[in-house]
Amino acid sequence: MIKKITCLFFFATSAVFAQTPPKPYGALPAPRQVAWHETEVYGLIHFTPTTFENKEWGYGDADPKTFNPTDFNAEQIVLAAKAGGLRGVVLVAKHHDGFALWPTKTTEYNISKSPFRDGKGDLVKEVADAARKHGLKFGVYCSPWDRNNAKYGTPEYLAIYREQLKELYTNYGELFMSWHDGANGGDGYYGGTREKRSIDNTTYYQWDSTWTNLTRKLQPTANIFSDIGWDVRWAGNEDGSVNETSWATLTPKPSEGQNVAVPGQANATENPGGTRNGKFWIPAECDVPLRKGWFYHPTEKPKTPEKLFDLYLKSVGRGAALDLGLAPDTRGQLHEDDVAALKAFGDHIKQTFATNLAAKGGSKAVNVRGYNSVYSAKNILDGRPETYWATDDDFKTPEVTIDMSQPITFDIISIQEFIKLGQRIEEFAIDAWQGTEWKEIHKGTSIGAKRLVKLAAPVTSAKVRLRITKSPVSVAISEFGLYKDSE
Ligand code: FUL
Ligand code: CA
Repeated sequence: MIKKITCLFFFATSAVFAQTPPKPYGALPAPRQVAWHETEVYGLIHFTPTTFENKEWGYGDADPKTFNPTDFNAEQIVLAAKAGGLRGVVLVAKHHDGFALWPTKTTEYNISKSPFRDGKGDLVKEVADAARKHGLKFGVYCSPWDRNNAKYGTPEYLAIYREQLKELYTNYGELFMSWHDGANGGDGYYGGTREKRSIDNTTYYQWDSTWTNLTRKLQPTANIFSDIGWDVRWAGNEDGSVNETSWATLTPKPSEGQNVAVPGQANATENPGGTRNGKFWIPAECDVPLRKGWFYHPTEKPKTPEKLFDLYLKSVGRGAALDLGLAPDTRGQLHEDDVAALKAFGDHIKQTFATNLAAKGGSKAVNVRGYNSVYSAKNILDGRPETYWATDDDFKTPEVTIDMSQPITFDIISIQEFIKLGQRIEEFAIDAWQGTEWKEIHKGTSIGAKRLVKLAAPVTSAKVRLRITKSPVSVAISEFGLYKDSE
């Protein structure tokens, strides 16, 4: 009898155990960050009086009347972005020149003093509305450095800046990003004084209290971007890529002479690669302008669709996101060249990833957690991010074989971890069946939200094997794909 009870008990606990998902590993993404990872590619729109001055940094002295687009069209910009596969846009609502694109109460230096819509316009609203109408997420960048404001450098300016954020956080619906940069003082107009003002960027902006009391409270879904933003980190360059090994986690490092790492003043040397087993989930954003500069200059040309696709592989394909700078011209629209480049880039992505050539195959794993179909290896081929293949706790270096039953030709491999359980895998390898034996075709490291591998040459094979070669814990993989670059 006792034996029977123990037996039953054992059966019951192991059944329960088999239902239990793997224990999360390390720092985890917040729900807002999971949504951000899914955005993958978005845009950063720069359009202020600086556009009309043909400069990169406005000094803050341009007459508001210079802001006079002949044919501003937010939908044209948003639709071009959408055709490029961008899933969101961040609007620079105020750049370093200090000109506010919305009728703010905080400064006279704003759009209501310009001829735009006879002084009754609100460009932030137009872009926000156009984005929502066409299904793109919306976010804002309000530069802390303000070369127009007479109060810049004094404590009063911080109150003004916070008020500006408050207006942006309350009047334009839900934001997916609150973008902040660390350009910090220097020379400027500053109310006509035309002087140099320096601030101590470790203390002046008090980001902790701004983000705690304003951003988190008014826009809990907004991902805070900064060099070491609370949600998203800067890639460490403006070239549009991160290191081949790039972890979503980071332990921010203080700058020389500092005790703690302060946003806007961080030691960004680790940003391109992140920190393995870092303290926080702070994935990288690769920001890069579509053209050479962030603002429109008639002599510059957009990057080619091929270059953009390469950057996509080196950002999104390394667990980061791609933030592409969009620069409307003096009409207030994206130039035809930009529209064409975006469309070709978007089509390239769409066509390449339209069919997962592995999806028709069957997958067989050496181990499935608790023999439970919930964690079946089939889950890596179902196109659903919420289902995943998981192994038992002691299966840390498992392998899974995908048998397509007939040969396919591919040159891009895609792997995605189920990141809600953390970034678990450290190293992996891919083999292709060569009729009589396996041949290793790639060896890699970090995976995270997405790893895209572009092979040097296409491979034809009916069977492919993914081997996890190093992991401190059992694995949780949500998707695996084989694709042929459509170039
Ligand atoms: C930087 C700025 O200084 C550039 O002008 C641009 O806005 C870029 C996206 O961020 O910090
Ligand atoms: Ca899945």
